[in-house]
Amino acid sequence: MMNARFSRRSFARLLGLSASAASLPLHALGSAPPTGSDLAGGRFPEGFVWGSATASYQVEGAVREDGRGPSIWDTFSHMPGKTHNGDTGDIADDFYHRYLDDIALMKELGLKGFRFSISWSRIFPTGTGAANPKGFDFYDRMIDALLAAGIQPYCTLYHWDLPQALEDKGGWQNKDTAKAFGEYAGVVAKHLSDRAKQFMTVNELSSFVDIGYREGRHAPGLRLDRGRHAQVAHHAVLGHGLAVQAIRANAKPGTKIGLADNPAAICPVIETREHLEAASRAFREENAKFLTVIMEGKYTEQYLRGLGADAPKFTDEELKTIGSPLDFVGLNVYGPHWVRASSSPKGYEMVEWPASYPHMLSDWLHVGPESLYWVPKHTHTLWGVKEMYITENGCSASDVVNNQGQVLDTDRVMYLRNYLTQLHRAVSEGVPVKGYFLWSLLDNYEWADGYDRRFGITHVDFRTQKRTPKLSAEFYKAVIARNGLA
Ligand code: GBH
Repeated sequence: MMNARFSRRSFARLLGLSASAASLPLHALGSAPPTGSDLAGGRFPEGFVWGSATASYQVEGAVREDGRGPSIWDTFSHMPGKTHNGDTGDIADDFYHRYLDDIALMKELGLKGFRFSISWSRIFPTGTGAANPKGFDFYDRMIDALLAAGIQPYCTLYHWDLPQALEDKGGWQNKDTAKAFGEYAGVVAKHLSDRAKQFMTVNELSSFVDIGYREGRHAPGLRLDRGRHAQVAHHAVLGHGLAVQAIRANAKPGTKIGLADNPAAICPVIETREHLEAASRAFREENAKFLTVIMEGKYTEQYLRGLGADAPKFTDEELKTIGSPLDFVGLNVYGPHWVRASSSPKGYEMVEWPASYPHMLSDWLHVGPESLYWVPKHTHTLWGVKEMYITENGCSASDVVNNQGQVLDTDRVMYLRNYLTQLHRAVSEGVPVKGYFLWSLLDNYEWADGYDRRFGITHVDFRTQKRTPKLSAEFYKAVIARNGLA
């Protein structure tokens, strides 16, 4: 008690606050609220999984090796003008050859879990047909090395690299792609689930559906009309549901199944009852075509009404498949969307960004630590989800290697510390978040932004492939060692 009081006073002094501010409860100073003794001092529950995340096309390279077939990202990144500087994932972090060194880095950090994705076209070079044994070899070796290092594998089946052969038949516009995804997921789960116990079907539905098929800034680069786009979204969630069922049917007992989605991170502008209620309603409606239909097994009325004649075509059977029960929900959380109550029919409205609102190096990445509180909080209160992971969180920064060979990314450390403080707030209120996967272990291929936006806690020199842990790696290592922020 004495100690806590003393440190609170010195904390207040640090902030230049008066003695009366020093006697306010901690949360009034913008820090974590009071907690039960086991979570005191910023500590997380025992067994909390501290991990990091990557994705196949962003790190592996070796795009023509061991029988891998081309994916839509090979095609798209090689099209002139589609990516920053014409950058492609041909080599990326060369993880395909350097995974043992990188697993040694993970071990050095003390990681408990590693989230990676499988390249579909390594396993099925043309999306369907006979599996390529050499594709499995790589993931077998990598998983064995993870387990030997005491790191749990968390395996994503689709992180946007659709086999090009399936895109040639319409990609996610074609319902057969959803079926092919289910078959592929079942084969992979059957093969890997003796060692990999956690599977995620898809990564970020809105990113590949909306940006890939509507805005055209990601592969396959299409700008479909509203109705066709809504049908793509439906096929994507159907693919998720078919994959859940196929993994369930093929995996060894004890396998846990989820997804890694990035629902719009709706936060109330001010934490008063009216704005809280508006934010909760907005979270459900703004995510209607992805997470909400997966959680509820039906589209919201507002979503279908809004689309009118452009609403997707679906059957009751498909809705049931989409709503297949999950063991956990993975949430990728980056920037917030501020929402306030309004008298409009929806009952809420999105608040515009003031010009001075801070963001990280990527313009889209507005800083809003509260999103790491509100996204799991809404998911828990709306749908009673009992097991959640933060499957991605992190940021881009303008990292420079200084003349002592160090990267002092104080801005990333600031970002992570504040986001984790809000995650701790959720966990200490009983929101069942079981782990956190930092995006990313390594600087890597940031899709249309190429190698120009670094998200790693380890710096990568893309000419030499030299790895240099940044200050944020040291920070994360300390968080893991203490199981929290204290
Ligand atoms: C995640 O996407 C991805 O899962 C991961 O692969 C990625 O590397 C990481 O985050 C960091 O971006 O062109 O200005 O509209 C996060 C969601 C969706 C955010 C695409 C950036 C494009 C920005 N992303 N979006 S913009």
